Parts: sequence; C-alpha cells; structure tokens
Amino acid sequence: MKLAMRKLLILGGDGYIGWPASMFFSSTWDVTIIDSLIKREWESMTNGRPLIPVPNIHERVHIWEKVSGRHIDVRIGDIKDAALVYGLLGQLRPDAVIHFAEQPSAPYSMASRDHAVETQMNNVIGTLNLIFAIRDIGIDTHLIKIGTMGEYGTPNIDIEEGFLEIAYKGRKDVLPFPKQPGSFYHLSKVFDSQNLLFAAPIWGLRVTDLNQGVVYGIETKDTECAEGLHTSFHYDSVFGTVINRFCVQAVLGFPLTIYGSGSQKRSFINLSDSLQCIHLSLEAPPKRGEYRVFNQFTEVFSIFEVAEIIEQAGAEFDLQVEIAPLENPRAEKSDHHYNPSNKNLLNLGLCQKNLSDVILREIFRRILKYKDMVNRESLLPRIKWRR
Ligand code: USQ
Repeated sequence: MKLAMRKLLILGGDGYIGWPASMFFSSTWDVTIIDSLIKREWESMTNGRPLIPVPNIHERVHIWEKVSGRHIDVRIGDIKDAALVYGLLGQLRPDAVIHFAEQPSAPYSMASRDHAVETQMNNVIGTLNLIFAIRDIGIDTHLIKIGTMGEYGTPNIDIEEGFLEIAYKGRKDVLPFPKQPGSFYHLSKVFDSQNLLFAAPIWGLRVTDLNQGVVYGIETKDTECAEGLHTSFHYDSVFGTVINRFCVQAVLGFPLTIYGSGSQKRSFINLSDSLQCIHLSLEAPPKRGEYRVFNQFTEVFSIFEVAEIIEQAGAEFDLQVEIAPLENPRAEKSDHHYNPSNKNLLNLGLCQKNLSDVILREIFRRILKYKDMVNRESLLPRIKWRR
C-alpha cells in the first residue's frame, strides 16, 4: 500500500526562496502553494524586475511537473483575507506550514508612511490570521515562520538564539533576547515573533521561528533542471540583497555600492543552505506549545569583506571590480561587535556551503548570460532612512 505523503502548505511560494522551496519539498511532501502575486506588483512599482524574467506561477509548476513528475497545487490568494486562510487550512489540514508570504524589503518599508503601513499590515495580519486559523480549526500543524537576524540589531553582546539567560539583582531568568531592529520591515518581523511567542504556549502551537541572515545565490539543484525553473533573482536597490547586487555590479563593471565604511557586519546564507535548514527544522518539529528560534545563517562578514571576496573571484573572470563606498542611505552602526550563534541548526546537522569562488563563479556565469537585461537605473539606492 502506498503511504500518503505528509501535507505541506507554502505561503509565498512564488518568491525568491518560496519557489525553490516548493520544488525542493515536493519530492517528500504533498505541496500546496498559496501566493497573492503582490510581490510582482511591488517589483514593477519600484523598477525592480528580476534579472531573468520569471514565468507565471502556473507555467512554473507545469514545467516542474513535466521535468520531475511531481505535482504542486497552486492557489492564488492573499493571507490578509482571514476567510481564505480559514478555508484553506480547514480543507487541507496541513502537517506543516512554511510562511514566506511577507513583504521582505527593508528599503521598501522605509520609502514612505504608506510603505511602512503596508509592510506591517501585510506581515503582521497575515501571521495573525494563520495562527488564529490553526487554533480555531484545531489542527496540529508545525508552523515554520521565516524571521530575520535583523530582529536583534547589532548589540554589544553575543547574539543568542531567541532567548538570553539574565541574572539581575540576585535573580535569574531566561528572557526573550532584546530586539533592536533597523527598519519598519525588521520591526514587522519582531511583532510577528512576539505574537508567536505569546500564542504558542497558550494555544499549544508548534512554532519554529527561523531568524535568517542575508540570503544570496541564484541556483539550487532544482532550478537548474530546466529553462523556466529559475528563481526571481533581484539586484536592484529595493529587493536585491547585498551579495546578489555586488555580483551583478561586478559583472557590469559598475562600482560596488558599499554603504558607508562597509565595516558593518551581517550574517549570510546561501539559497540552497536556506532550504537545507528548513528541511532540518521540518524533520525535527518542536513539542506542542513550544516556540523555538533558530538563527539561520552560515557565515558572518563585513560588507567590505564581501566586496573583497567578490573582487578576488571576479579577477578570474577578468572582471575589473571597483569598490566605491557611498554615503550610507540607512541608519545603522558601522563599527560594532557581532557574534551571533547558530548552534541549534549546526546541532541538527547543518552542513554549510561557504561563500567561495565556486559559488560566485556559478552566480557570475548566470549573470553574464543576462547582463544586457540589467536595468542600471535601479542599482543606486534612492530610499533614505533619515529625514
Ligand atoms: N548594503 C550595502 N550596499 C548595498 C546593499 C546593502 O552596503 O548595495 C549593506 C546594508 O547597508 C546592510 C547590509 O548590506 O548593512 C545588508 O543589506 P541587504 O539589503 O542585503 O539586506 P537587508 O536590508 O538587511 O535585508 C535582507 C532581506 C531581508 C532579510 C534580511 C536578513 O531583504 O528579507 O530579512 O536580509 S538580515 O539582514 O539579517 O536582517
């Protein structure tokens, strides 16, 4: 008798990580995607179209099914619509939910009052709808929520995973790690985390909050299987993350846009490793009522170090990489302590890919092919944090 596969609902399955995740998990789970497709609108509004044009979600799943034989069910809808979330969860009763369906850009959230409100409403209401639906329908679902390392900011102490043991006036407790986020986007993730921390124990929810670092990369083993399976790779100043942006700039011979001195440090993770971490979390679910936090990154670099690594890798491609610091459009510390822990995922068996020449070569090669499609206008930052 063929055993039924476990059911996995992926919210935001059309996105940069959501699409590769949908393909990746479809080999071992019965996957349903829901996506509002709003990211495609945000992209066109901010002049931030992906480097390689992305087929629509129905074409993507069709190509994937032809190549892999694996079916992915697609629903179009906005998780801000509570009735839709209740209907979907009630019908599917998924064993696990991965929640990527959030506005992911810090600069976007800082563009205006409307952008900040849209970001926080989208992110916080979506997550609230989801946890209320899990409670009210009464399903035992493992919720994997994509959070961010930026929730912690850059404190002058080592960063633990979600919680910190504090001794104060002769007493001790394990308390939520202090949060000092650096944008209205990062704040929205903090609000989500607080809501999950509050709801999980009282409603008996199983929640994993993955505080992810800056993701980079263009391929996973599935995206390479056929034309049209690539992910939405961004390099613009709103939706592109720093390593992806620097790789495109290096290929074009555009000076790398280091913000400020470049001595600010961040944690980083490759796209394929992000999927590996989610897989490890899915296979070792938390107990009922447990809210746990894993810091999801593999390496820490300063932005200047990132630029130097890209410069060196570029030399092998005869790329003349220039480094050109710009006035920092953001409000962030430049020289600071930064020592976050990622031991929870390492203990679960995370094997990491390093930001090496091999990975960068793969990214450069793909960008070179589409170099003429780059919109140079979108490379320089326009959104400022300060008045
Ligand atoms: N930076 C530059 N030059 C650029 C772009 C960025 O120097 O051209 C610097 C920024 O000043 C910042 C760092 O690189 O210090 C990271 O910026 P980013 O745009 O790559 O990443 P960020 O805005 O922090 O957000 C991204 C994702 C977000 C995710 C977050 C993880 O867009 O969804 O949550 O990375 S983290 O940064 O750990 O909070």
